[in-house]
Amino acid sequence: MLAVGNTAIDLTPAPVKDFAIRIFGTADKSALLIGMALVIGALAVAGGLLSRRAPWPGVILIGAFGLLGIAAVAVRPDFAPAALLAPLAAPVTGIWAFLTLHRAVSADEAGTRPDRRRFLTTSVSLAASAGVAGAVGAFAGSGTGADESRRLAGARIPPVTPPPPGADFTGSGGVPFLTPNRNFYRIDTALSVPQLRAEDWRLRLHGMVDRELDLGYEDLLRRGLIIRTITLACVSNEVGGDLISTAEFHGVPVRDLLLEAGVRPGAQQLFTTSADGFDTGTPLDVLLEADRDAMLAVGMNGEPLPFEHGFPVRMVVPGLYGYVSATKWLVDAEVTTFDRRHYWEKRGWAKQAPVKTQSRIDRPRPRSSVPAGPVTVAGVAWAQHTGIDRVEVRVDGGPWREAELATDVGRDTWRMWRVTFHLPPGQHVVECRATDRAGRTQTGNRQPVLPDGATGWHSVVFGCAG
Ligand SMILES: Nc1nc2c(c(=O)[nH]1)N[C@H]1C(S)=C(S)[C@@H](COP(=O)(O)O)O[C@H]1N2
Ligand SMILES: [Mo]
Repeated sequence: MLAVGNTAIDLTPAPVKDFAIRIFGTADKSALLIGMALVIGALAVAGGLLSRRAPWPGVILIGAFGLLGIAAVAVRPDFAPAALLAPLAAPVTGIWAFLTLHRAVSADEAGTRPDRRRFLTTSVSLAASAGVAGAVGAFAGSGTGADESRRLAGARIPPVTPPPPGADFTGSGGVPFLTPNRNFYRIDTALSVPQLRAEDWRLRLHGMVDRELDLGYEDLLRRGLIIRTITLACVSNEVGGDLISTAEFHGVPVRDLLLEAGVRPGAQQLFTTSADGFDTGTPLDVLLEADRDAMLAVGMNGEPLPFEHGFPVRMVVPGLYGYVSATKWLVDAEVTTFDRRHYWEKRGWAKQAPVKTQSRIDRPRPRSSVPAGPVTVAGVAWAQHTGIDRVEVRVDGGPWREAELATDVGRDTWRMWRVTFHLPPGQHVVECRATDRAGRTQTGNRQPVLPDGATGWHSVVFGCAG
């Protein structure tokens, strides 16, 4: 079912997909799965009605779905033979179950005495076998050794460094400075998370280079890891949205690998591809900057990358939105020209996309009620690869007031801020705007996320109770 969904995603026209993401946000995958369940349910009812005389329409329907499932799994770019077990097991048990039930029910309809006990035992054993088939399928999927591989990799990743004192204003009610891995936002087109083993992982760095590199997981670790705290942002993050998180990443500088391979003149982008078929292109001039610290990451907050975030290896590039830089489950890297168009570029998004300077209010919460008197407004701000110089806040359209900034951790991370106002009872609106270290103040012009990231000031309406 997941493979059918993935193939459906690949075959979905871009406008429909964008619409789905718009409407359902990150719940779009659940929406797709629920939609599929409804369609399958409707077909099943139709098949059941058609099968009132003879069982063949139902058998053909189940068989057809089985074939669809097998085909969908087989054409996935992350295809592994074990993945065929579930779609093979499902129609076989399904047809057997259907025939058994059909026989039981037909016997009833033919006027024989309804044998409740037999019907019950049959149903129970059918439910049990469906469960077994499902478990076999799930086990076949997880029995690839990926969990064990990730567990072993754990010993190789240095523990997380706590952020410096004063970097966190969590006490004022916002998010923590470092986002725990389980809370880190997740965006990708994969319905089922690829389960790769570090031991099997290989990366070919090829294309317009003097010497191709062929790297394994151990080759990366042998090079020694750099450690950087980086805020990762999604281009689909709305003003005030939460598709942004911060982690300490451990990895190998992409620049070192590119220098070792020798980039040929005329090359423009590094085109990276994931095990699940996603791809993107990242400008080489950014990756080659000596202080950019773009990396092939293996560690995140002191752990191997979680599967959802790209285990065993992903790319992370400070200052660029994830869709043009942060390929998870990375398996191929080609040095090439800008002619090759990437996944989201083909779907109308910008080819290149630096993260836009933004600020967000985390407290007070929208439409919440707080006691009148001193009210602390707190949030985060980011000006990727430049750094935050100033955050200003105003209430009810009054004068802008400068907020207190938390300790600066680096120009590639968000920075926390807070400021206290004395407010009378009633409804209030608070707004914020950030200025980067180059003196550029965040624009108040509202722009949508398409094609290269939203702009505008975040505002929050809340009430003060007297
Ligand atoms: N393989 C793969 N990598 C991907 C994507 C994807 O769809 N597939 N999405 C990208 C996008 S749009 C973003 S914003 C980041 C999100 O990374 P995260 O899920 O670890 O937060 O991953 C990027 N890498
Ligand atoms: Mo994204």
